[in-house]
Amino acid sequence: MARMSTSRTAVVTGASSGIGAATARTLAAQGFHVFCAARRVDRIEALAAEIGGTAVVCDVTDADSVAGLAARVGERLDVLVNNAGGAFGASPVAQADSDEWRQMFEVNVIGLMQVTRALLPALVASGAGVILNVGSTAGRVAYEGGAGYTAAKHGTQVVTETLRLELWDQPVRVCEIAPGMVRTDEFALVRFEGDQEKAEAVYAGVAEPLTAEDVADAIGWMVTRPAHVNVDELVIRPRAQAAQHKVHRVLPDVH
Ligand code: 8X3
Repeated sequence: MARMSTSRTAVVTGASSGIGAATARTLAAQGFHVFCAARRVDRIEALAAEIGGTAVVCDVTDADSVAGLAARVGERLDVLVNNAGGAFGASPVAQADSDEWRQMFEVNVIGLMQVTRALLPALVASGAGVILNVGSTAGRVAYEGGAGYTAAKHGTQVVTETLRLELWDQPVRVCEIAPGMVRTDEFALVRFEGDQEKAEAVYAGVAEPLTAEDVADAIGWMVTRPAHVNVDELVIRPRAQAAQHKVHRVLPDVH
């Protein structure tokens, strides 16, 4: 379907599942034409068809692929949601896998930079652009076994802060959402390389972890504030997670 040139536009990276897919749906419901960017073509095509958006196959860690995304978006863009990211492995530093750490830095930091750099001219051209980076509470604290991911997500946080300083005189807001425990289909499963039991254990006994829709709802709110209102950062957790290590779990008695 031809796109109406008057609609506001948004790019969501990592749109093939979880928070990315939910955000694409939320923004479409708010009236945005959404470019759904991710590597898995079948998933983003189905999503784009569902929400009347555009699927763009894109690997954020590949500069040529990102250039293709920018070409598809064109000269003007209202909202960029840098959502592509993830955790790979949960080893202590003493047993860390260098490739997993590189992969986490590639996607959570360098990928985010590459997409931002490529789309910034279009965001400026809109006259009121928004960059929203999906960080994590892992970008605020440390936890055992998490150093590769927490280092990368601290990177996401610092890049966001730096960019806000650098764009202080530009018509582009720079925001970060930092979710805590969110139960999605893939996050924990990817982290534990498909080990369902370990993935389930992350949420064991937690009555209501956040859902992807909860986070998307908050993102939808953040990017639709008036153009002079910059929500610098928003930390969002389930009620059961008072702090990273303090999670209310109701577990069956084991005798
Ligand atoms: C995910 C939050 O607690 O698994 O970004 O690091 S956590």
